[in-house]
Amino acid sequence: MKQLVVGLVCLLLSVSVQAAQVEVTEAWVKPTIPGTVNGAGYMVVRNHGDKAVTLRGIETAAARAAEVHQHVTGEDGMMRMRRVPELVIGPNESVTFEPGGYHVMFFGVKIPFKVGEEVAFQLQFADAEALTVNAEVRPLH
Ligand SMILES: [Cu+2]
Repeated sequence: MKQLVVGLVCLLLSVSVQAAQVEVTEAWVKPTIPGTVNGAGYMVVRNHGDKAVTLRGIETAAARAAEVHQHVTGEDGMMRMRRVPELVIGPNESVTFEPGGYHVMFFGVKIPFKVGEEVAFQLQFADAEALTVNAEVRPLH
């Protein structure tokens, strides 16, 4: 009986939270360095659904453009950034954006990112609803 109830609750939840299949937590951006116009943001993107979702773009009013980037080590041993046009997040998986790895790259920041302020951006998915993120500007320790 108890299992049946749990099953029913799960069924109801899966129907009602379908729109919130993807969740973002721990979103933050680095303050921009004075005299520069590029910025970087980090977060954890979690896919609660039972199907993979594909992140394929970032929109923001805070910069001229924003892209998903990753740091990769080239054949010469040098670390460089590369645009990730499509990032697939498997069912019940999460991807952590962090310094030295995946990041949201902001090009042409319109108003410098200052500690304590918030930067809004929107994640665009190929197969899930767009998700707006409000990231806090945090100091680099
Ligand atoms: Cu980058």
